[in-house]
Formats: sequence, C-alpha cells, structure tokens
Amino acid sequence: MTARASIAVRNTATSVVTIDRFIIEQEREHPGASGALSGILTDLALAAKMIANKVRAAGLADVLGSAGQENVQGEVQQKLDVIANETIIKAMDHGGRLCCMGSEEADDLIPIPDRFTTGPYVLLFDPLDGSSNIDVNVPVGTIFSVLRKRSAGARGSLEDALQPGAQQVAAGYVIYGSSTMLVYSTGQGVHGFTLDPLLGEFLLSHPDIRTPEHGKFLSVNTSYERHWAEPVRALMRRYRGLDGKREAMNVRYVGSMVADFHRNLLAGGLFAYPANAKAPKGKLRLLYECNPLAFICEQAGGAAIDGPHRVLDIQPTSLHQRTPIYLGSRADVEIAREMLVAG
Ligand code: AFP
Repeated sequence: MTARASIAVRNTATSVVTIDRFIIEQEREHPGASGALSGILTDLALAAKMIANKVRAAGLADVLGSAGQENVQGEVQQKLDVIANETIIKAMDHGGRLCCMGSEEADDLIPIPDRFTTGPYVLLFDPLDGSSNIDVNVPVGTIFSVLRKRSAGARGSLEDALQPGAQQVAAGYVIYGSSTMLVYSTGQGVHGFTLDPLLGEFLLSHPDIRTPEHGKFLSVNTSYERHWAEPVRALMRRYRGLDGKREAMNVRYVGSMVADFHRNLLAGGLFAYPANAKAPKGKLRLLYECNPLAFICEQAGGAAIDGPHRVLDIQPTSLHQRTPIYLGSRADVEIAREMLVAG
C-alpha cells in the first residue's frame, strides 16, 4: 500500500473524523503496534488544545510579555513560552510512553519523573516558536519530533535525542493562527486537522497534503543580505527574478517559522534561513525546528537541505545545535542545492 492510499477514514456529510479516530485507524494498519505512538499523538493534541486556549486569551489573561528569564539560546523567554513548555511536559510525562524529552526551552534533557514508568520513545519539541511575535498577535506554533529510544537504560540519554532526522517516527506542528491547526506525519503522508472550537476537537480538514513542485512564495529575512556569502546573495537574486533567469517569487516573511512554513507547504514556496557572517550556522535549531519540519516537508513531496546536505541526514552532536536551512518545494530547493554547492 502506498503512503497516500493509507487514509482509512474520511469526513462525510453526516460524520466527521476526529484526530483520535484518525490516529486509531492508522494504528490499525500496523497490527503489531503497541499503541504507544498513538498515545503520544493523542496527548500532544490535548496539549495543543490547552496551549491554544492560552494563546487565544493572551490579551486577556496576564500571560503576555516576558517572564524575565533567558533561555539557553540567550533569548528572553516570553511568559507563554514558559506556560506552553510546562503544559507539554505535564501532558506527556506520565503516559509511560517516553523515556525522556527535550525542549528548546530547557538546557538539558528533561527526565521522566521517577514516580512514572518510562517507554520506548523520545519527544523533542519547541513549545512556542515565534514567541517574540506574541505581543503583536502574529501566529505562533508548536513543533514536535518523536524518535525511538536507542540507549539501553530505561530513562533515556543524549544518544536517544541525537539521532538524524531521518530516524523520526513522527513529527508535526501546531499553528495558532486564524484557526488552530495540527499537522503531522508518521511517515504515511501528511495530514492536517483544524480545531473546531465548538466541539473542542481537531477534525480532519487537510488529508494527504502535497506541496507543489514549484513554489510561489519566498520566505527569507532579507535584512541579513549584507551578512550573507555571495552564493546566498546570488541565490536570493535568482528567486526574486533579479538575474532574469526565472520568474520572481513573491516574498512573504512572517518571522514565525511555523506560519511561513505552513503557508508555503499548502501554496508552494521556499523558506530559507541561511548562514550569515553574524550567525555562521543560521539561527534555527536542528532538533526542535528543522528536523520535524524537514520530515513533514519531505513527506509532502518537498525537500530540505542545509546547502550541500539533506537536513534529515545530519548527525546531531548537541541538543541545541543550529543549522542553515532551505526548505520547501522540491524544484526550488534544487536550485539552492545547485547554486550553493557550485558557488
Ligand atoms: P522567536 O521564537 O525568538 O520569535 O524566533 C522565531 C524563529 O525561531 C522562527 O520562528 C523564525 O522563522 C525566525 O526565528 C525569525 O528569525 P529572524 O527574526 O532572525 O528572521
């Protein structure tokens, strides 16, 4: 059976497909499955609903603004970052499905408390990506990645987290935008669910997402142009049609990776965060942002590279490592590969 033929259930005029039902139907296609991965996805959907509630009420409740602490990246943590981080940890720590977790907001691996049993998976997540945009009501997102435990011990170790993205068994994101959507893949295509605020359920709204081969949109922060190497500048001139060798792409940059990625996934396009003289590895984190979105992108027919290499093949060496990234429609990523490798 091909990945795209694997949708077992669809909405009809009189019945809707909730994310729980969809997860269970997909699990049924794997008779040996223990149900642990399904449980992780179900728990993540609950955490997403709880975070969505907080994000929706951000202007009302006292959750806007900075919590006054810096995270490991040296960025000021926003209050909602802290809340989202705790919400995910508490939704996930007691299910007996994880051996440990890693969060963009935590310096080290997050252990499963001793009072809970552990399980065969690792969860890595960015609880609230784009959080510097929260105060101005711009969409933000949660990104997650699930890997199988490799180490011998029950409680997990760095070895479990530091696996190439190609080893992910599931990855996804939640976008808190004009509606809240959860998009995920377990390697059987990419499926999107929209939160029905009245039912309080994520409903299947975007089955089998395929990203266009060529993109319309270019998402890159051009204010770094003066710090880019010449091949990157030439590439961006190409995308913008300035060298006369292709039609110009439309530049759209929200500054929230999930929002930029989501638009480009559906409409076609390329998201880039190149290395620059001030940030030689770019800004984005391999484990928490780049790997999960690269997995989704490839599953939808797109591609993701750091320049010469496929992002999913990079062997991570530290939890918070960064990587340059070019991510999106396959033909547009191919142009980046050609020009950056040649340059
Ligand atoms: P914050 O979480 O600090 O807002 O950063 C967001 C982000 O990690 C990603 O979502 C954006 O695409 C990128 O940074 C924007 O960074 P620049 O402002 O340097 O373009």
